[in-house]
Amino acid sequence: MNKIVSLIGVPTDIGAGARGASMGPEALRVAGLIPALQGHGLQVLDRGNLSGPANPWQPPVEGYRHLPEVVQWNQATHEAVYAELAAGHLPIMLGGDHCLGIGSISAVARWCREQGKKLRVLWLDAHADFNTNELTPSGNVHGMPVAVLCGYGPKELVEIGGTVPAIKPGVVRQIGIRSVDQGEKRFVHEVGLEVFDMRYIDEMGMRHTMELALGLMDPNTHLHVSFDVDFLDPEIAPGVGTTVPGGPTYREAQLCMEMIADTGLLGSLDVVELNPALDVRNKTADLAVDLIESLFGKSTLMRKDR
Ligand code: 6HN
Ligand code: MN
Ligand code: MN
Ligand code: MN
Repeated sequence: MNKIVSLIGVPTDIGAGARGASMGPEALRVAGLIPALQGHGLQVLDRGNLSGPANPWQPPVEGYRHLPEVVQWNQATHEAVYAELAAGHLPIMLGGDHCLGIGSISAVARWCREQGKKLRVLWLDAHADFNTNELTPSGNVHGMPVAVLCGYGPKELVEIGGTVPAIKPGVVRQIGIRSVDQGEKRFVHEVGLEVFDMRYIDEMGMRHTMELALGLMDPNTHLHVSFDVDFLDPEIAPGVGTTVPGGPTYREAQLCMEMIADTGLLGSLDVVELNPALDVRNKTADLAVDLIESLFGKSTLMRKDR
């Protein structure tokens, strides 16, 4: 595990359907993310927030809302994430809406290609985020990042990492999914995305789910976690723009994070969609910090192998 983590604030709600995720980075800092990480022996470099265009709050054009602005934010994200990886640091992106996954994961994929490392992406989310401009019900690009990364989307976005597609669907494991639009669902099946939806977690349990999602990774794997806070049940995490009932409980979410920590392969992390304008006394930010601590080994006391 890399011991220097770099926090990169990406204060944008440019890809979202509700305003407010742009306040996410500060809410995570206010919730004590930095001392929490330091408390686990990590050296933390807070790189501050990236800057980018303001949210013009316009309707979609050809199925995309704010595409030029989304491109600018993601170019900045790509460069910042790539620079931290090149410096040997473990970048944590403080979102911001989930469109930033395009910039961050394209940078991680580029880094892995250059280093000859394998990549695994865990997508923790209520949503598959696999829409295109033809399938989307909203035009919001935060519903499209996985499709864009797999090469389906506007040229300006799919080319952000240089190589197209940035990733193959086979490197992605989606967990917690429970809201997929109709056309999106067909497309997910068509490309063969591996999805552990809530039905699967209900039937098989989080432990078995994570064993499969984390299975078959050799030690040369870079594990990227894209943690959309709406993954969590809205009862415990109300501060998001697109709540979907029936998500993982506190204990299920903890186990998910703990099993990721146990791999020792976590190489980068997005924390996205936290919307302080919809939160209650920073409750969701506090919970996100708690879960991030578990991702970095908070509860290794009782590990089976000790
Ligand atoms: N997220 N599938 C819906 C859409 O508008 O495309 C919701 C997307 C939510 C995206 O939460 O990152
Ligand atoms: Mn702690
Ligand atoms: Mn989501
Ligand atoms: Mn998402």
